[in-house]
Amino acid sequence: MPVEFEQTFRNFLMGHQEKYNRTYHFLILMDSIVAAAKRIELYYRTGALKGNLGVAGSINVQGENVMKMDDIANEIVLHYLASNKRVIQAVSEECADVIDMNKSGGRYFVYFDPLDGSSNVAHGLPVGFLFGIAKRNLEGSIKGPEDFHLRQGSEYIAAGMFVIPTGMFTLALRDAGCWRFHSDETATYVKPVRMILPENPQNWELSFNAGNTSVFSEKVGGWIKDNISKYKFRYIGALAGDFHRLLSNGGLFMYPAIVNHPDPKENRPQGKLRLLYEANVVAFMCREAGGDAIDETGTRILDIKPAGHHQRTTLYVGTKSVIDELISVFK
Ligand code: AHM
Ligand code: MG
Repeated sequence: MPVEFEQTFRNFLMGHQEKYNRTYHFLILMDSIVAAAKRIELYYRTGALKGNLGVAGSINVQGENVMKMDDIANEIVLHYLASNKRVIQAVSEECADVIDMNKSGGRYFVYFDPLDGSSNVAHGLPVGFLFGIAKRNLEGSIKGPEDFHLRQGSEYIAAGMFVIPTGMFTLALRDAGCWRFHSDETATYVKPVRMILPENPQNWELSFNAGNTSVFSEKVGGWIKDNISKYKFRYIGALAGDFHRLLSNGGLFMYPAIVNHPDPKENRPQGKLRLLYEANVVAFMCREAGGDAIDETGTRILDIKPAGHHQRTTLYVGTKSVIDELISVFK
């Protein structure tokens, strides 16, 4: 019986680098990101069995100290990023400060959330490893001084996410599309499929924390009331999982500002999600899939100039015509 071989992620990426006359440094960087994802996935899959997904500081059934899954994932990513020697600096959701790696010889900045959607961890349900990549200003494409870790999304060269533990991986390459890969029986990512958001509204989904509706602004609440019946409502509670569905079916994911909370201290005028390693990552992938993303002032997410590496933003990401409609609501 003839054997069928699916194209591997590495072979796909090598073809991409050669087509665009690029170096192999990016391959080496991506190799380490994939290695980290596989290790997180393995830990997540086996962690529940071993009682290792519990609360940090508790003791598991083997009598060992339990580390929070977020911390484990963070250590894994930091290890692989530092060892590939290509990273100048990294920003992690789990680290307060910017992490220096190979400051003189590195080529890339990496912004990552090693384990997004932690409320799903206790249930073994999907979480995400999200990352964005920018590059040292080697070609002078960035005007003015190079602001090291504070790049805006439009300057990323790639962004992607692993939906853990499903074995799904999506990577967008600047001006070269958004691609999805599956993990095969040998834990190799294979079978590139180009993702394009469907224009046909038949399967469009709307995804947001509906429990917050009463604390959104009146504009947002009004739009939801008028439009919710046009969509199928879906919410996994982990950005990677929700965005993964959206890429196939189209529609809108949003995390609006919380401005009408009865306890004003609970208001979040900038929303919840982080710009550098959450919002920019999905906005970049969405743009490469033909969609768009804005904040609640109607500004494109990828055009926001970050002032701090953990800054938050409101987020509306999805099908382009839906985002265009929202721009007119917000402006
Ligand atoms: P986290 O980084 O603390 O895990 O929070 C980010 C997550 C996203 O994955 C998800 O879209 C959102 O928070 C869900 O928030 P909420 O529970 O408020 O709906
Ligand atoms: Mg997060």
